[in-house]
Amino acid sequence: MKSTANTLLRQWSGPLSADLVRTLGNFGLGQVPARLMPDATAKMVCGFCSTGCGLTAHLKDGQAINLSPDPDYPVNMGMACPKGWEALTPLAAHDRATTPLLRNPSTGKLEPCDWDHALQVFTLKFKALLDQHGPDSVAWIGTGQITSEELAFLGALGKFGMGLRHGDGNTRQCMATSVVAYKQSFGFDAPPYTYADFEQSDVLMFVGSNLCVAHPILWQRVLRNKNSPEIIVIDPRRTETAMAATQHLGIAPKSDLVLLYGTAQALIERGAVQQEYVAAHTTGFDEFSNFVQQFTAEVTCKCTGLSHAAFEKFVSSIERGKAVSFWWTMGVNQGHEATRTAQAIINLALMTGNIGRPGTGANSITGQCNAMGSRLFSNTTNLIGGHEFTNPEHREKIAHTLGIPMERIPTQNSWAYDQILDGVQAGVIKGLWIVATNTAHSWIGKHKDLLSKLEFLVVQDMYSSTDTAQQAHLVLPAAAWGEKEGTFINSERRFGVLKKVARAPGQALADFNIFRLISHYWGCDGLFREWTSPQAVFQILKRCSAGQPCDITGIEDYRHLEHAGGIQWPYPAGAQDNSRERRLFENGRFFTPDAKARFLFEPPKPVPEPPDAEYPFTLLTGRGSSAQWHTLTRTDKSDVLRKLSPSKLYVEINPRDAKRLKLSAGQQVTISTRRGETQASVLITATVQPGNIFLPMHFEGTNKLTLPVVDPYSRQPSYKHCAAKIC
Ligand SMILES: Nc1nc2c(c(=O)[nH]1)N[C@H]1C(S)=C(S)[C@@H](COP(=O)(O)OP(=O)(O)OC[C@H]3O[C@@H](n4cnc5c(=O)[nH]c(N)nc54)[C@H](O)[C@@H]3O)O[C@H]1N2
Ligand SMILES: Nc1nc2c(c(=O)[nH]1)N[C@H]1C(S)=C(S)[C@@H](COP(=O)(O)OP(=O)(O)OC[C@H]3O[C@@H](n4cnc5c(=O)[nH]c(N)nc54)[C@H](O)[C@@H]3O)O[C@H]1N2
Ligand code: SF4
Ligand SMILES: [Mo]
Repeated sequence: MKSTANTLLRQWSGPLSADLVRTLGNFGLGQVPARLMPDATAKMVCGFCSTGCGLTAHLKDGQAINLSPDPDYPVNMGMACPKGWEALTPLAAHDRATTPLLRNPSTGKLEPCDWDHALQVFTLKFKALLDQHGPDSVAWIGTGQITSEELAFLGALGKFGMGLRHGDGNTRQCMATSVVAYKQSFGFDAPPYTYADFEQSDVLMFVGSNLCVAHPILWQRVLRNKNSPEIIVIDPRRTETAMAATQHLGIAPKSDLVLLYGTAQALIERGAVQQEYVAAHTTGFDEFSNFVQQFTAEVTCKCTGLSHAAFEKFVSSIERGKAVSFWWTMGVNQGHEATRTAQAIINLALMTGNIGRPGTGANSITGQCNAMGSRLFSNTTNLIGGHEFTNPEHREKIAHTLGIPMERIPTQNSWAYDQILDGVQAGVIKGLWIVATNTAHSWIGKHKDLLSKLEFLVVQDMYSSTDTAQQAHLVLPAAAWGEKEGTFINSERRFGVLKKVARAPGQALADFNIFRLISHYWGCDGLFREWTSPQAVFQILKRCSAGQPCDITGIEDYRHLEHAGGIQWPYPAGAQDNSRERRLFENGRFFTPDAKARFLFEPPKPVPEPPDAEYPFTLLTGRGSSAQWHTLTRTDKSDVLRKLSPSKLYVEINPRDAKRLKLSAGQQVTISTRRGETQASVLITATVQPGNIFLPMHFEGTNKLTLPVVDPYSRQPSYKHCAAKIC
């Protein structure tokens, strides 16, 4: 085994010889994804945000030398944001992980080792922990930023192959609320819209969504709307998007639920309910209607801080709209009552019949390039293909489809991200494998020393320099977007294809191939005989999706996807509808047993940590600029992107508060909360209300401060509200 692995890996970064092809074949890696594109150009989707823009890579000797937006791709129509234009630059960074790195216990340093050694240690350490402490003791944390085929492999390997009980993804930080809200209300995690809806509405409502910064190309789609639409932004901050809107509702932070219930009540009072739609396609409206009576205009305006005039204008816009679309992002999903808030948006769409028609919908916009792939195929909280671990029929179907014994499939859901980290804190989880996420930076209210409690931490990343990799016992070097193939699913449910247009540096391997090797070293590759290449796994995903709302059995292969300009799920075998834009629920039938959508609601709860005399400010966090991606591991590698964004942590503060505290622009201050403190420079701006401050999430100090509270249904962290002080 050792010599095979080493021959294979030594040659990996070299040119593709007939020998290597044979070795890969012998090793079971099958069809060689390492083949570089022969064409002069290659079309692929972007690897940053969930918009899923089409890009054209311009190739020389099979390697990409430049990128441009694809004019024919139905998503972006020739547009791209700065990250898309600069997407090749992070691949060439000096801190790429190029060999496995193992921590030397005597020096405490990470030192290069070969793959064979790395994977033997991986297997020995994790197996020893599992033998000694049982299946709870080792877990993984995944991502929404690797391909669907890789996510499926990681989940299947972790649960069915290695016998781990617990694995979750960074999608928990991001989309868990939408998943639960949709599942409970619609019967399946099914965002209903297509991007054409941005252009076809006459009223668009954005709740907790800063589209101009976070999804700039989707904002371009809004700008193509020819109906002179009313654009309403609900955000405590006057963001770039709020400034460009026709109405900005600058509500008190986390007063959304009251606003949305108050809006429902006002629409009921005005007789604006689509009674026929409600009767035919929903359940629970009468109870909902009784419940919202208490949210009078008085109560609503008092709680949200809105004027009566602003509230009335807003309600009238929804009442008069012929095609109203309701969009939401992290201002909703990251909250202490997030699921019910998302459902309060869904309720408005249902009661006004704004769903299933052009320009309508209760529409959660996803974040990472493959958040949707993670939701449907990662085997974390859903069984692969949007199935349920707790449902014996689903387990049987998947066992049969994958050709694995049914006993390999856990009968319970795994712990969520926060529960896994609580397990680490409590010493129950002793081994953790982190793939394509930077937990030490991005997790809420993090404790610097949490990961050091682990007996064995493996980090699989394209860089060895991340905050998380720096704490690892073992670093596995991963190829990045552009260096491998597979598929991503964007916000409007569209599968798009990735291409290999660059060689991974050194011995870095595609995550797919790392999983393949691990299955071999672990001794469970017998379960994965068919999992030889991303293309082969795509065929497996198709089979797992059969009969589900996300059925994609009608998509042939990557070539089909490429020629069609991506394909939205569902696309079952025999699908006749080849339109480039497709939305769900046009027939009014939902995925619940009675085919009706549910009105779900609950009394609003006070925020867990309101500001007080000691910590008088409300701290909000989120995206800072369109040139910065999350923890900056990628975007900070580009000179261009660095020039387009601030280089240090800053705190946005209202001029009134700055004056009262005698703060001047650029001054260094300490922001503290009950969890910790960080330094930031003062940015005086009226975009935040008096009493609120805002920190971008891109710098490591921010999550020293945030409050580790999660929504009770989705367990998504509430990154956007806690009490803070400035000194
Ligand atoms: N440039 C860039 N683009 C990105 C990303 C990135 O890192 N950089 N990340 C991607 C990912 S993974 C995601 S999930 C998306 C996130 O996209 P967005 O959700 O649009 O981004 P955020 O800035 O996190 O949050 C949106 C807004 O929520 C507001 N907010 C805070 N509290 C509340 C509240 O109580 N109520 C309401 N209504 N609003 C509130 C904030 O002021 C903020 O303006 O962006 C994606 N796109
Ligand atoms: N305060 C605050 N915190 C937040 C948020 C907020 O609004 N406020 N938002 C939350 C949200 S919505 C999100 S999505 C998370 C994001 O948080 P993270 O997922 O931690 O952010 P990234 O920087 O995107 O981390 C991705 C990691 O994967 C690596 N990587 C990239 N491509 C590949 C690949 O192909 N293979 C492998 N193996 N590695 C790869 C990158 O180098 C990077 O280290 O942050 C959350 N944290
Ligand atoms: S909007 Fe998103 S998908 Fe499009 S180019 Fe920018 S980062 Fe890439
Ligand atoms: Mo996200």
